[in-house]
Amino acid sequence: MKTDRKLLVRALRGEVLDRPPVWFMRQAGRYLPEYRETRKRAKNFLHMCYTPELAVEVTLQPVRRYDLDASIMFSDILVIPDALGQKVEFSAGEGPVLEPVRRVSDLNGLHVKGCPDRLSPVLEVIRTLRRELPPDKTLIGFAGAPWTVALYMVEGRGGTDGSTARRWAYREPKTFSRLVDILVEATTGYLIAQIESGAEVLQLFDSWSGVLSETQFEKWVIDPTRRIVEGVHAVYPHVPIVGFPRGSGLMACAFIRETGVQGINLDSGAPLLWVRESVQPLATVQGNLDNQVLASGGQAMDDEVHRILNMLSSGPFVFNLGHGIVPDTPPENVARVVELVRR
Ligand code: 1CP
Repeated sequence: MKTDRKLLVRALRGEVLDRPPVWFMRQAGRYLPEYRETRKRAKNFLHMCYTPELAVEVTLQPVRRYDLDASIMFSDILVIPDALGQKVEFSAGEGPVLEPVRRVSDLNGLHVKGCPDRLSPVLEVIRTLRRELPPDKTLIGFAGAPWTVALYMVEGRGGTDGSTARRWAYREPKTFSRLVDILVEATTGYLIAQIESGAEVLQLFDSWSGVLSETQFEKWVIDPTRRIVEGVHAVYPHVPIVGFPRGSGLMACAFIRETGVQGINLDSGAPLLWVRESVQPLATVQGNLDNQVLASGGQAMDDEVHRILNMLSSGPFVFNLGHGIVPDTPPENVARVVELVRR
């Protein structure tokens, strides 16, 4: 099937469809028993991301199990710091651990020119997926947005409030900009390479944009995202880009207008009447089922799915979560949601 006939692409071009396309952030992962099996074959998490055979297998698992409209390549946002030369590890059960970047001299150790080599296995994953995916499924590529990736690079791990990165950005905006500029350059090149390998839609994950004040959101979320969107669209103007500025609240509208994204993934806190009246006229909306209601299931989940469908299906819309699937989610709840959306 030609890319521009696929449901996700049509929705992101602004079409209102008979039923919305559906996929889930973190649709591949530990909640699936088949993922946990494949994971045992990898030395560690990054090894899995860089071994095309394994990464392709786990990408396809949720697509085989559920009738999803899109497949997001299996990788992680932290392959960029790894490719830039920062030490990145994923310790079992603890999440990512990085050797923190804290001062200007640490920036000299980061090299954009090393990225294409280190990231070539990811591009191989995309090329293989494009051959193996059923023809009606859209292949999504992704990267972390500069602010969120910078936050992990500076903090050295997850589970923080980002205070070290936020203070650096206030105290020394010039040097912090250098880090962000490196990320804009590396990410733009990486996303262009993903398109050339077969990605049909791109998503930029800014999971920690919600910790920023208005001025800092403009500076470190909107501006770098706009530069990436412009850079990618200068070469491939027709490839839709979805932003995920999690926790952006009322800044979502400025984010859309000023970055030029085609879609916005909203978190579960976004009030649907506001979304329908103020956000949907500006861009295709993706979201925003609470990942915790997906984990708990039952009538509450069915009610939430219906509420979202009723409120947002009359405009350009893609059904998704407000944040990624959590590991203890029963797989049958995901099947149930897909059934409700497809009905
Ligand atoms: O133990 C394991 O198997 C590792 C768990 C895991 C998985 C399944 C990690 C570690 N990353 C991933 C895959 C992943 N990460 C995908 C795959 C594609 C899919 O959606 O199916 C994607 C898109 C990501 C993106 C990602 N990684 C984000 C952005 C989205 C989000 O959820 O906010 C972030 C913040 C990360 C960092 C990261 N990687 C892994 C963990 C546990 C974390 C979060 C660390 C923290 O607590 O801050």
